[in-house]
Amino acid sequence: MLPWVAPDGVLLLAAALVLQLDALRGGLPAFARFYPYAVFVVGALLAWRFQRNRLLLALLVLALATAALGSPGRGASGQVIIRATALLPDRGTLTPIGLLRLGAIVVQVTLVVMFSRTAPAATAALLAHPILPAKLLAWVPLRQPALFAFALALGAVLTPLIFESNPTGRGFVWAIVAAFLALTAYRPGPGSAIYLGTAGLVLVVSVIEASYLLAYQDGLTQLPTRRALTEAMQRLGGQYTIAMADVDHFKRFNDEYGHDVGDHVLKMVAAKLAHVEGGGRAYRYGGEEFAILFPGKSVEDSLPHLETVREAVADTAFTIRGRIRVARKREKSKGSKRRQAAITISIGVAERNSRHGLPDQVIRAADQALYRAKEDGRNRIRT
Ligand code: GH3
Ligand code: MG
Ligand code: MG
Repeated sequence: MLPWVAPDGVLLLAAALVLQLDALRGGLPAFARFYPYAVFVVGALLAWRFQRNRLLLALLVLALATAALGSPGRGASGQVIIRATALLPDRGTLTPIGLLRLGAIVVQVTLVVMFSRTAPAATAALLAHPILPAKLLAWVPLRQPALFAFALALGAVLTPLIFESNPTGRGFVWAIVAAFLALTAYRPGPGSAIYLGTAGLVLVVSVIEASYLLAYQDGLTQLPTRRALTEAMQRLGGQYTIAMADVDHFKRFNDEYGHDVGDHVLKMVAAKLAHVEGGGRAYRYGGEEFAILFPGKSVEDSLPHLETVREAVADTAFTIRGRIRVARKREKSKGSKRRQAAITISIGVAERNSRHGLPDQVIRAADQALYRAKEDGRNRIRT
């Protein structure tokens, strides 16, 4: 739940608070003139460096909306449609699709400008035209077409998050909420500019967060990476225990069932390790090797919990379904539709002591213990 609220929701709350504080009122118009554009420029530079085309387009749209809402005398409804539709998800840099999206934004802006010049009254009426009975949504301070555009955009960015939540997606959700607030707060005044600037800030922060995750969270297993382990160990002062776990005969398993099945097994092993108790935390060290760090714990403290995890892995039956060709052939001859494979892990454990004082030394000691566990027949723990 927390990733949904922090930091994006907090930023938005801060913007709302700033707008409510009477003490700040005097300085707000001046702040609102430069804040959104400062965010957009910094964000655009970042988007260009990180090759985040989606962010670049979203910032462009936000800048257009800020400019449009900043020039008095024009209706807000037209800009709503531009905003909401252009926040729809997209990917890729200067790919044909990327250019298409850029084109779509330009066409929308052109149309809105053209219509608002030539037939302002008719356009305004069209954009305010109720789709559902007007009374039903009268309490919302936005016209219905704009409201539906927002609902559509929100649906489009929320749907993929049901399956897999990620900071960029969450950022887009909050940015749409911020843009919505910007338009409902629309009166000639700093409110909308500050909300639109915050929408940009939320997007920028979410891109930074995504980059952080890229370095510190493993994409396959969702466990923290070796880099995260190294930094966690450097922060630890006194005692700690580290366990190195390695999947037994994994190469054979990969050769037999294929890399995809192998990846699947790694995910399941990681899930078991992630549930280790006794204050331990699992990391993906690399390949089919994992590390479990027990801050403040001795080897004795940690062993029972490691034993539980080792057994949990060994007791799990990994079922290989018929979609694997190699497996299917065998199954036919056996007359069964499924095959079960036994997966086990070996673990080596070491703690920080006077002999092994540095993180590297403790890891090496655990690695040597792991080697002994393999030598002694695998599916066991050695210290
Ligand atoms: P041992 O019991 O001695 O550990 O035998 P092993 O076969 O597990 O040891 P080895 O280190 O020789 O093999 C590790 C294999 O793990 C090599 C590689 O094919 C596989 N592997 C490493 N990373 C990945 C990965 O991300 N996905 C998959 N599917 N396989 C991986
Ligand atoms: Mg290995
Ligand atoms: Mg192995």
